[in-house]
Amino acid sequence: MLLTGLVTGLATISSVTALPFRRNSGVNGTTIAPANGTNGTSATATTLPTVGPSNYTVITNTTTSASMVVPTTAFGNTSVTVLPGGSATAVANNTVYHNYTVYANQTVTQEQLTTFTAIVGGTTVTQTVGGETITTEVGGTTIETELPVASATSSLASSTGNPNGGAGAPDASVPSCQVVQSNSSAYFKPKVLIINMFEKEQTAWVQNLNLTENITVPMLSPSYPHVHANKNLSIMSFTTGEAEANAAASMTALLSSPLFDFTETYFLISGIAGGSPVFTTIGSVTFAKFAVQIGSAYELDSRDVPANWSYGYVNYGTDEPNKYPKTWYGTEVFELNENLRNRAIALAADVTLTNGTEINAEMRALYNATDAAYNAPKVVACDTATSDVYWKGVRLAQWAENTVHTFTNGSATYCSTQQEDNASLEAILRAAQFGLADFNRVVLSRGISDFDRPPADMSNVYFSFTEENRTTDRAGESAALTNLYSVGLPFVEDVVSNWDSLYKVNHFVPKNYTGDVLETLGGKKNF
Ligand SMILES: *[C@@H]1O[C@H](CO)[C@@H](O)[C@H](O)[C@H]1NC(C)=O
Ligand SMILES: *[C@@H]1O[C@H](CO)[C@@H](O)[C@H](O)[C@H]1NC(C)=O
Ligand SMILES: *[C@@H]1O[C@H](CO)[C@@H](O)[C@H](O)[C@H]1NC(C)=O
Ligand SMILES: *[C@@H]1O[C@H](CO)[C@@H](O)[C@H](O)[C@H]1NC(C)=O
Ligand SMILES: *[C@@H]1O[C@H](CO)[C@@H](O)[C@H](O)[C@H]1NC(C)=O
Ligand SMILES: *[C@@H]1O[C@H](CO)[C@@H](O)[C@H](O)[C@H]1NC(C)=O
Ligand SMILES: *[C@@H]1O[C@H](CO)[C@@H](O)[C@H](O)[C@H]1NC(C)=O
Ligand SMILES: *[C@@H]1O[C@H](CO)[C@@H](O)[C@H](O)[C@H]1NC(C)=O
Ligand SMILES: *[C@@H]1O[C@H](CO)[C@@H](O)[C@H](O)[C@H]1NC(C)=O
Ligand SMILES: *[C@@H]1O[C@H](CO)[C@@H](O)[C@H](O)[C@H]1NC(C)=O
Ligand SMILES: *[C@@H]1O[C@H](CO)[C@@H](O)[C@H](O)[C@H]1NC(C)=O
Ligand SMILES: CC(=O)N[C@H]1CO[C@H](CO)[C@@H](O)[C@@H]1O
Repeated sequence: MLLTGLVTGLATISSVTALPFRRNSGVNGTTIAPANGTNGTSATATTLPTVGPSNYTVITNTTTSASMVVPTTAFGNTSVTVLPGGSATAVANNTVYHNYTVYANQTVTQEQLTTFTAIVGGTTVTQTVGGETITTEVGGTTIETELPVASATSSLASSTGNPNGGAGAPDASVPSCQVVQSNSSAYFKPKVLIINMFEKEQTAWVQNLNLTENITVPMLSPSYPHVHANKNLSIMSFTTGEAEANAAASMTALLSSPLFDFTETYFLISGIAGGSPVFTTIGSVTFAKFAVQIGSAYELDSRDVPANWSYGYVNYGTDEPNKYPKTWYGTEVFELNENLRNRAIALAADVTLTNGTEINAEMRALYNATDAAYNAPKVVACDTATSDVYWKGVRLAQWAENTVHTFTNGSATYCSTQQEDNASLEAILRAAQFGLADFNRVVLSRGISDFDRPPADMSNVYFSFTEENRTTDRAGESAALTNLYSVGLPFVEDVVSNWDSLYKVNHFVPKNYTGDVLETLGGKKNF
């Protein structure tokens, strides 16, 4: 595919900085006249002057027609005009393709004239592709791309053109006036994106997979401003920042970035979590089918709770705990591709999990012998609960378990606790709704670093806040991080090594419903 050529072409860049979006100077409300306005004119191969270190040849075989918006892209200081009715392909030595969709009869507003600017800094790459030696220099080249955004007032059908790889491509089901952003300017098309939530979760991936290339993306977390990529840009990771607001904002920023094409990317959420002793122990790694946002509820202070209630949480639209909600915000439940989840679990079958420290073993021994908590860590298929609140203790664990059960009509099995997954999944779902990502390519793994409730005979305050108990060793953070990486790695490797035969071609299609509680992506939910 086109981007493969591009991606190898950029293989040795050390850093790519994307500047924030910029408006251009178009006058609001004016209709842009065709740049070369003779209707029916055909334009053919045009060679542009050398721009910086790279040469670009623009080949257009187009037919112009009147009253069409003319998207323009600029390479350095050279403009490439895409004539009405056609698409332009910029062919440089590193094979950069930009295909545009041209829309008819649009009134262009300032909001629609979004210019994307990227500065690509780097070095010279020499490679042999198909017997031809190709030299690419990408040092200091400024690439500006205007993203064509269709107007809501457009009435004529769009003409053809083809955003890279089909994402954002006009599709029969999407009226042309709703295409808001194609990834026609995408520079990166990772096969796998590992999603971490904080520094410690990213370390093993970044170090062991040599994710040395930093790509700065506007609006990622100020603490984690880069996407990390390996040399050939097939594997990337990024870190959202902790809790729901960070996860939603960072995921949304990344998925919206015109630098990336995520249409075929597999997403591996890889983070540590609290665990239910019933299904997990310190060091277990869980793979979820359901993510449930339990914090989406009314809350009464514990002192106001009637004696016959177990806790002060009441689901929206209801009047006592544990009733099926009458109102959904839409983010409460996500169901993921079980088939893909099971593949990830199967691939981890031969991984030896670390038991962690002596003190982890002592902690396990305090739990009931009938519980998973008591035993050595395992890879477990079970589901996760999301809340900004970091809950602890038997009562709130019971609340979490009940809420996961209630929200999914008993379909989900509560076993892990974390603060981001429903937020990240909402962003991926929204991207999927507009063809920018595939919601069926998400795997959610959570490694258990601590328990959601104390063992019998330990006070919740001691369990939660006493330094002696909270130390990361006791809490099992390092065991969770180690196992999370070693259990997730076979999946990452599998995606890359079997890309053509299995993953690109969507071999692991879901047999279950996938999507949100509102059925935004279509289909009929089974819970
Ligand atoms: C541009 O025009 C549109 C359509 O009339 C209007 O909604 C929008 O507010 C205008 N924007 C500016 C910045 O004037
Ligand atoms: C229109 O295109 C023709 C053919 O490429 C070119 O000769 C002419 O200068 C262009 N006119 C304008 C106004 O750009
Ligand atoms: C760009 O074109 C010039 C003139 O044709 C040529 O000398 C040079 O090698 C080309 N540079 C690259 C990077 O292709
Ligand atoms: C573009 O036009 C040229 C000249 O007419 C022709 O040789 C070439 O085949 C055309 N290319 C395409 C893709 O149509
Ligand atoms: C432009 O040319 C096309 C193709 O010949 C034709 O269908 C269309 O009606 C023309 N438009 C105008 C405004 O003349
Ligand atoms: C589209 O453009 C043509 C040619 O300028 C014009 O006759 C027609 O009225 C336009 N349609 C709309 C809906 O603006
Ligand atoms: C981009 O446009 C060119 C020329 O029309 C075409 O050959 C190429 O297949 C298009 N790219 C994609 C991804 O369809
Ligand atoms: C990472 O780089 C080291 C040192 O160059 C190398 O030994 C190792 O194989 C690389 N690992 C991967 C996954 O590329
Ligand atoms: C890439 O980012 C990491 C932090 O995420 C930083 O430690 C490293 O120095 C950066 N590398 C380069 C080449 O800027
Ligand atoms: C972990 O502990 C279990 C017994 O609890 C033992 O069977 C297993 O071999 C240990 N694993 C490692 C990697 O030491
Ligand atoms: C352990 O088992 C006892 C008896 O079944 C039960 O009362 C207690 O709640 C359990 N403790 C934990 C921490 O699960
Ligand atoms: C399509 C294109 O621009 N090809 C150029 C690639 O670079 C070599 C020199 O390195 C030129 O000879 C080609 O014309």
